[in-house]
Amino acid sequence: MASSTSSTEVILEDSAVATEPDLASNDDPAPLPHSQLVDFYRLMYASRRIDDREIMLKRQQKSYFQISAAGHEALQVAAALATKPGYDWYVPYYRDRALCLALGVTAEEMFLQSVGAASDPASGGRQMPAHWGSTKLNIVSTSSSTATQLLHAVGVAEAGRYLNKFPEVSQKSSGDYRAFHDVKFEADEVVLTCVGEGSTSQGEFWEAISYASNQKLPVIFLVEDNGYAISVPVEVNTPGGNISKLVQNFPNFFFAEVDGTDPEASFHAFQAAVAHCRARKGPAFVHGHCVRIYSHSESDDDKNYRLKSEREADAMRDPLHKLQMRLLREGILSTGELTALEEQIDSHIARASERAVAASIPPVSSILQHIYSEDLDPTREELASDPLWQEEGEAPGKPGTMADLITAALRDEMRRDPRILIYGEDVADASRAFALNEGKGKGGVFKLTAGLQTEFGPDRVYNSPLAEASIVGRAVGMAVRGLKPVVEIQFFDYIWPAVHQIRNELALMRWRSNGSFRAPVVIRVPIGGYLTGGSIYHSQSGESIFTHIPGLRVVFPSNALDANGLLRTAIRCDDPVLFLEHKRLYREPYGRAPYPGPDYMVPFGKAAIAREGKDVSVVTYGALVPRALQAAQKAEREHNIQTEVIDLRTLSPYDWEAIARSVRKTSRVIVAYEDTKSWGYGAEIAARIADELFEELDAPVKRVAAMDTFVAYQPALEDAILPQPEDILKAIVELRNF
Ligand SMILES: Cc1ncc(C[n+]2csc(CCOP(=O)(O)OP(=O)(O)O)c2C)c(N)n1
Ligand SMILES: [Mg+2]
Repeated sequence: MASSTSSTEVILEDSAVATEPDLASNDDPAPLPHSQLVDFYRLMYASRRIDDREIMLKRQQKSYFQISAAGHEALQVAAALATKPGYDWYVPYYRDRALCLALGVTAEEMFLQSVGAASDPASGGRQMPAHWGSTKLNIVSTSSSTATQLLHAVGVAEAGRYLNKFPEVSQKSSGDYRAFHDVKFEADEVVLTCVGEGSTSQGEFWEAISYASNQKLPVIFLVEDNGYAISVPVEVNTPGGNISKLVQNFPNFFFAEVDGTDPEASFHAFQAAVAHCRARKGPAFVHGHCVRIYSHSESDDDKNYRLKSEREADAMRDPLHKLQMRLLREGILSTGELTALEEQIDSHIARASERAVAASIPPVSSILQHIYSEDLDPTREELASDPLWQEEGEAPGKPGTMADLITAALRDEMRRDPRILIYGEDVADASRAFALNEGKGKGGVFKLTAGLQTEFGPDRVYNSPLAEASIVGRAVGMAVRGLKPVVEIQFFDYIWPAVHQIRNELALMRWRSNGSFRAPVVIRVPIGGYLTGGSIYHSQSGESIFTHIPGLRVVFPSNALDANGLLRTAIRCDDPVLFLEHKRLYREPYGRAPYPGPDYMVPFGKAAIAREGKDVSVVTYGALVPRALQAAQKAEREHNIQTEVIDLRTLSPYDWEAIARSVRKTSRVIVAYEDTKSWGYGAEIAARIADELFEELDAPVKRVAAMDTFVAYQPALEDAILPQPEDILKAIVELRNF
């Protein structure tokens, strides 16, 4: 018998218990060695007792939430013991206590999260208990959202494949996001990700297994099937009641369906799954049938929706009790040895919990830390530069459109930074590269990525499946590992399937992990109307939905030079950036500019004064900048009104100082924006002006924006719906005469 005080301490305090997978035993259903069964028991028992202790803390109001792994322990410990913490990667979910314990997260670390302590290493008191994250162990920070993590895992594996193919890209480099974090990878690493059976109903589950299958990525998907999603039984979520039956035609997978209460069956399944993935044969799918011994969480009471007989049957399959009985029955441990082992663990857990309860809570002053990168400030003045031709006194080249200069920035940055990967729908020149022998390629529906696949190759520029959550979710996983995905959502109108990933994952990664993880992705999105025929689904705005999200930078250039400089800042940035490109401005004569050189940057949060004036201010951005300028010219010509036009350039952060300076000068202000008027970006700006500059105003703050409806196809209606220069002019005149 292999237990000892010191090895218990090691398991619980500080180190991982990884066993080298023994590939020989794949074909050998032989029982596990006694020592390993005792290891299983020790970890399973500890996990259960931590759950119980946490339930007690919750009842004592020292903790505020509880969700347990009870009934899942054997399956989870098997997964941990078949993989290598700190070497392989893990993207778990909230029920994975035994997994994380077996990987090396300590009991005390778990309790620090239970009580919301400052020293909780996973989140610094920001996340509920059982929301994991450890840079040391390669456990990626997880959210409460069901199934989003599966796409992160696929991105983590995709990044691993890229890093192994081009190891030199992992080198640190100064001058951008690469300066701050180490990139690690291993030649035969695998990724383990876990999910409940109910959550396999989410589209993101299907997107994740589709991509992993198609790309033969080394991801082990573990479905922990306890038969319930809170109160909803499996047959409601899964047609036919068995997820294994539904997925079995996905190519390249290794499949195993096991009794997840049986340590041996589970361990052998994982060994085979790991071997399949390490050999790069494709992903693996381990479906473990386990039981839910407690209710869904401490906030739930399963007596309300489960029969007593069913709960009793589950209790009979409790993996902890089954293993305990077996250890005694087979004489692997004597009663005395078992009691001694349990007492050691009990007292260890009691001490860990006492220390956590005494730990300091985070200071209120820390709340705003790690919303954005504390290492790299994209608003810093030094970023502002002049176009190269201006600096070097040369004749400028031929003016390019906004589309030209966005493509130029993408090309420059890809040459400069080999960690940049570009993907999205239709962004490649041609997935079937041989087609380029005849055609010139697609390169994006607006052609902004044209030629990039040809120059940089299909490892760096590629089409992705038509699945927006997949585009963003995988990018999160890649960025967590230090790559720089610069992805495209084809039209703003179709960003909505990705919003869950943007709102709950991308923007929160840094804050929720207390600065340990980050996801500095760039999402380029063509936006807006004035297209004559764009209609409802190719003309949408909606930027304020995203400026409302802390942690996300939102950029909206109005001209070619700004688009070029802001995109460069976005790509070098250490924060996630939503980069909005107005379709109507892509090829407008307005705002064209000569190529400014490969290092031209515009800092975030610095507005441009597009036109100076003393009578009325118009605060605006995007396609409304040229329209406001037209209105301002007319106001001068026809009414002798001097209008100041402020182009915000970035919407979050935005340049409050520039707005305030202008309002102090003119005392009259209009906020003009293309989106529907109510609840929009202008509401915030107008409210802040009213709040902080009330004394400066000689007239009410006005908004000029779209009607509160959708953009119609018929051009006459589109014109009436969207704000026009005449609407801005009317507001300028009204304000001036107020
Ligand atoms: C996207 C999303 N929808 C709803 C919820 C609320 N919720 C939390 S857990 C859960 C049930 C999950 O069941 P299952 O996937 O079977 O996992 P289990 O909890 O049984 O391990 C639900 C509906 C959530 N967290 N995320
Ligand atoms: Mg379930």
